[in-house]
Amino acid sequence: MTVLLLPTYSHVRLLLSLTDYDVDGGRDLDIFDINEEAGLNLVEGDIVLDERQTRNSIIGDEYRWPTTIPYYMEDDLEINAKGVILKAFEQYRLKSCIDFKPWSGEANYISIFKGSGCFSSVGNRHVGKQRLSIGTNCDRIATIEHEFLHALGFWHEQSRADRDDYVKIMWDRISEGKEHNFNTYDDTTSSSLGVPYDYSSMMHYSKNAFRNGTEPTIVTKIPAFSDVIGQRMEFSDSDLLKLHRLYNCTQGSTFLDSCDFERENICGMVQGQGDKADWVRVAKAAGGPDTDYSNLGKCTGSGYFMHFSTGTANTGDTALLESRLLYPIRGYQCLQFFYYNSAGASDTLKIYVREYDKANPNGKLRFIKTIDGSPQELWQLHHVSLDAKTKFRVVFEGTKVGSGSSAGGLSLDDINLSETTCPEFIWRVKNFSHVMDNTPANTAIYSPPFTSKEGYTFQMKLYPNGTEGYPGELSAYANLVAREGDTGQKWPCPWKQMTMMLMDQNPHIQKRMSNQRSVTTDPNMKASGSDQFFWDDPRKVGVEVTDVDGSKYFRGPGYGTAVYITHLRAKSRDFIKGGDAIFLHAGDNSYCRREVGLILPVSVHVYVFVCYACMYACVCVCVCVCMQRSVDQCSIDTVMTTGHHNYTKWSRL
Ligand SMILES: [Ca+2]
Ligand SMILES: [Ca+2]
Ligand SMILES: [Zn+2]
Repeated sequence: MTVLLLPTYSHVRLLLSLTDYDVDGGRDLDIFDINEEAGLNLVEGDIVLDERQTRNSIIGDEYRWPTTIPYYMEDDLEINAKGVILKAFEQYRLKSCIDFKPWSGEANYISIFKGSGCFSSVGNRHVGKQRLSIGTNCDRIATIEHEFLHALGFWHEQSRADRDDYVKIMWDRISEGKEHNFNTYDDTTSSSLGVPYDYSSMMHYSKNAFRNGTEPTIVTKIPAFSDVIGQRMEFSDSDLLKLHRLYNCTQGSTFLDSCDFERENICGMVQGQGDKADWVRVAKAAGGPDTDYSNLGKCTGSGYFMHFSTGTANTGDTALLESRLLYPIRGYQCLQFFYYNSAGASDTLKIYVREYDKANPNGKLRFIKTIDGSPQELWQLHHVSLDAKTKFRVVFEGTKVGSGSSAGGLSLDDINLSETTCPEFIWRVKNFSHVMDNTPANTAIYSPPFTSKEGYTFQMKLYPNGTEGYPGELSAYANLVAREGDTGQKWPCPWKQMTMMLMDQNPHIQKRMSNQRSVTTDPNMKASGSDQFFWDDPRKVGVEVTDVDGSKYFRGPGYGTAVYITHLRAKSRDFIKGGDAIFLHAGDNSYCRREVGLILPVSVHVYVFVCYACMYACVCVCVCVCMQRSVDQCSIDTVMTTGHHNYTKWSRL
């Protein structure tokens, strides 16, 4: 039969298209599951004790680290783990005064390696090289944050002296020989730092820890918290409060400002001078919105936002709203805010920075971007990358451009500014509770494809009601996408990390407990039972699909997890607001870009600093140039703010 001997192109594609890969093997592996399977028998599952340490050791001054912790990443770490470790460090920097710097000879440092599981010692043991293991399946941000909280001096939440007031340990349901994992510490030796018991701590066991059967080992005294304990998303408020108290933190090192406009002082923001109109703090606006964003869906009408009424302004009027003075350290920022546009179609919102230096003591406006988009009846999330290097303010400029009358205006709420990079892509899923409840199991929805800075196109595949066998879960996979005619990419795709984040829409960026998973493309990985490279060109290993606009493209196999987050957790906190969920994506791999620094010239000697950042195989090398009289005047700290794992010293050019 000639038809079979000469299959069409689509037949070939069908035969070769690869199936999805689950990084967890379809299981929600907590730290303790991973370590148990690895055959480890550590104290409380993931704590390493040294000889000098008894279980009751006091976490006092001598066990504390300096607030900037020297670290070293050992070569055997998985590449995805390295990227996630850097992301975990970024959360510490955003939410606490704890910072990390690559080890450069300090007496004590944390050496991160790939052991058989996830574990750490508690506190600074003063042993020189103190090891912390991020093994297979430990490459989740909360797992890494959890192990570093141990290293910083914290025990598990349910080992507090007062835990019996809050949870009941079901001793007869604990696996034989594992009972010691449920010991407590006396309150004369372990301090809870004046913070109430926290069911939502990321240092709490889950209800099923070390069980021998199917019944929970930990029963919360308040039943509603039964499925809250064991969260592995992000630091809870109390986790951060304890960290702040132990380390005398005053603020996050990369955090700059946050405002939800709930207080009349509008967080120290000011009305610009010399414009014709003002922004006004209101609870609702003619023409919309009827409610602010911070309190959307909670206490209707109770919240406030800033509004520039283009309905009442004259054509050509502008209104400036300026942040308080801010002092950058890194020199790059991410501004994010919610924006409701009920103005005329041609009215604009523009973002500027007002920068202050010797030549401009009163500040000089620099245009950053115009916020696009026609009026829409919803609050929309926007991100704007800034690059302020000196003292500055962020400036929102509203302009009534159109001459026609319009009822509404421009509105702002929940502004956050931090010295971090912005996510690259926003995917908003409307009516998300409904989508979760009404999508059949094993049915996927897809984000629009998005192309990262380096030219690869990604897509998130989401199963709102889980893949086969995972009802009540969200399953999430990253896919590569290519279009006919795409050129310039290298296949199989080498070492690109994609992060899929379900955003906790808490108004304050430091209180967000977003849920995220990152995966990295390994160009050497073969699909199981196949000679095909998993991350090869989607035109070769994927399937052809038709986009909503009728255009066609090819989608490669998915790589992710069936157990991204449970429905129960997705319906908690502010993951869904105004009915909608927001996924943030980053096809992120270049930590270099932000590191390149130039220390300003003073004199004749030129020194260069070479660092190998992020992923080895990306071969992204950054060079920092320092022109100073002596090498001692070249500061490593100023250029090493996000942390490299490997670098060479300053040397003469
Ligand atoms: Ca508000
Ligand atoms: Ca004004
Ligand atoms: Zn632990």
